[in-house]
Amino acid sequence: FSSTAVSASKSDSQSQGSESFFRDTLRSMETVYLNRNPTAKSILELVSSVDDEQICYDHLAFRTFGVNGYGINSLASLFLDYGYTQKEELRFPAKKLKALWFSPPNSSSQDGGSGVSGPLPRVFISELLVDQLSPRAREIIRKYTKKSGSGNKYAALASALGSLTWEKPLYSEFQQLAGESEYAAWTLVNGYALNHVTISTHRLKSNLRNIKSLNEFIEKNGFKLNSDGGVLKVSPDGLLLQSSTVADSMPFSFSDGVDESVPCSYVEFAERLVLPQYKNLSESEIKESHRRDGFEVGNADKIFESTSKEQITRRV
Ligand code: OOG
Ligand code: NI
Repeated sequence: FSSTAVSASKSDSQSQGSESFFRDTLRSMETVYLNRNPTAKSILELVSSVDDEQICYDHLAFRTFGVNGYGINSLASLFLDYGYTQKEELRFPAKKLKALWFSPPNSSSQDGGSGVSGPLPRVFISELLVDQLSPRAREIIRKYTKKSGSGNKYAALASALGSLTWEKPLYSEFQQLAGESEYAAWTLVNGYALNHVTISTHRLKSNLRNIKSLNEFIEKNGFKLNSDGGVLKVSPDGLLLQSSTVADSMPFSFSDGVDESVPCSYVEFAERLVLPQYKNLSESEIKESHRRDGFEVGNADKIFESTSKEQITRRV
């Protein structure tokens, strides 16, 4: 059994090394996101200034084209290789989307850190069911994923660099997709970029730990929240509460010389309440594992609208 001990400690130190590489990768994705999305950056700074610098991420989210190997798996492989576990699938028939979420390895350290240095977040990756779109939309998406060659193998790298793995599209193609699926148009110009980070509100220390107080605070500071289906999205069991900002827009140079503003990313807030079977635990005994886990189709369906034209152009 001494050889078992040796190999156990060897694999421990290996996973330490790889965890720091993995976190560096997430940090690059986050940097790209913060540089492109001034609202997300300001809100993260604002919340951490009130709350003693400590923010835990509930999850990170990405969008993909479900075609030619460009779907969920192109990004999921990074997370699976670094210890994540695939969990439930969610379906959004009207939006022609499916999603999977992944739970982080529980071996992860650094409970004291903030953001990507803190407890590792869940991951939510969706894909557009491209085969269900019109022939024209399908043709545009296939054209760019084909031109990208083996780009799907470098999804995580593209996300960390903030690059598209395909060429910039024509403005007319962006518009054509937007008319049929705003998700498709978003993915064509943002690629594998981080779609949002989600602040875990129940792990904050100030009164902002209550998501309703946080929503009020965000609006009082002049930021617009996604109001689709109501600002606060509540799961049927009442235990998963979510809200989000409306996405920032950025100028984008299309390949035909048109410069137009396109939707980028947003920031989300999630409060997970304690499960009924742990109601009697004291405040200090409550861990993340005692709280409502996972995602909710009804909530997610509304949160997708954070990048919609309707929400972005909404007045107050
Ligand atoms: C994802 C929307 C869903 C959640 O937490 O349920 C979501 C997206 O906009 O790509 O983030
Ligand atoms: Ni989310």
